[in-house]
Amino acid sequence: MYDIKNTAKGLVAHGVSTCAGCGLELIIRHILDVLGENTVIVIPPGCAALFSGYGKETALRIPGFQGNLENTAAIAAGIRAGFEVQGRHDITVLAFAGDGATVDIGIQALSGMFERGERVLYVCYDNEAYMNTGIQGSGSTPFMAATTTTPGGKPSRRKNMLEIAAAHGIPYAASASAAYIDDLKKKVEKAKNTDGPSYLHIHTPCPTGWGFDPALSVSLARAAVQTGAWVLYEIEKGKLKLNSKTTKLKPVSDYLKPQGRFKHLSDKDIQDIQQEIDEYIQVLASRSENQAVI
Ligand SMILES: Cc1ncc(C[n+]2csc(CCOP(=O)(O)OP(=O)(O)O)c2C)c(N)n1
Ligand code: SF4
Ligand SMILES: [Mg+2]
Repeated sequence: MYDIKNTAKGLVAHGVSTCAGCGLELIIRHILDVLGENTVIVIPPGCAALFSGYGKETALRIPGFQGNLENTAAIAAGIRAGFEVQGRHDITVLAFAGDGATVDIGIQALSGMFERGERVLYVCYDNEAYMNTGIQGSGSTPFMAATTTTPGGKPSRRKNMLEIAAAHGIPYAASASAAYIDDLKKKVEKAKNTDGPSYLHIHTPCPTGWGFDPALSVSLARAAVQTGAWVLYEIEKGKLKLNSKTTKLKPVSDYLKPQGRFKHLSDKDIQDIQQEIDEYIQVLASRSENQAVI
């Protein structure tokens, strides 16, 4: 029998074959640190499948299931229902899916899970493209980012999945970032204790897909928040609370310039992106109940 106490610290083994500087590896370690071993994980195809593993091998020291891109939320809801029949309210069911699996291919199952009010913690790790199959653009790829299916830059805006999730009236939805681990862990704890569906949307740097030096992974994710390109906030029982600043932000070029996927942008493109950020930040600030703390 497997004895968790006799293993190295943490629920994710060392030596996982993610790329150097992968933000996904960083966040899954911290998320499972908070959730603990009483967790069952559901992972669809994508880079996170590097954790669920191949054949008989897995990097995870918790039970889990690898499903399809379409049905992560449906599988998680079924597992939850089974545990409820057994009276196992103490077990967290974690769905851990990429942006493609969430905002595009799995959105129908996710919407149904939210509507039915299933007590599942659904995490979307957002590396902003279909990375595992060769960096194809997804519904969460940002405006103007180059991918293999949008080589000249994505012409449309990204879906705002956090707002879509919150619009279902679920008790807890929040954004987070791989560069703000304390904030992320607090949100995971809150989500774990939520009696109903909870949704975390985590900005997750991907050096391979975004085209930057892997050593810059955390500083680049931080730059996204410091420039307002990614905003940290929570929507709890319908009320919005900002966690990151909306004033004295750095210019968005600080975030865009180090990345290969934005290297084709003109000064005018950067100005347009800056203007969109400024406007969106105002909207969020006007909806917020508080002043940001980070
Ligand atoms: C219905 C369906 N379409 C396509 C695929 C092929 N596929 C496997 S993983 C993957 C990428 C998933 O992207 P995302 O969810 O963003 O995760 P990431 O690879 O970025 O971690 C794709 C397209 C599939 N498994 N199922
Ligand atoms: S392609 Fe990106 S998300 Fe996938 S393992 Fe590499 S760095 Fe991580
Ligand atoms: Mg992705």
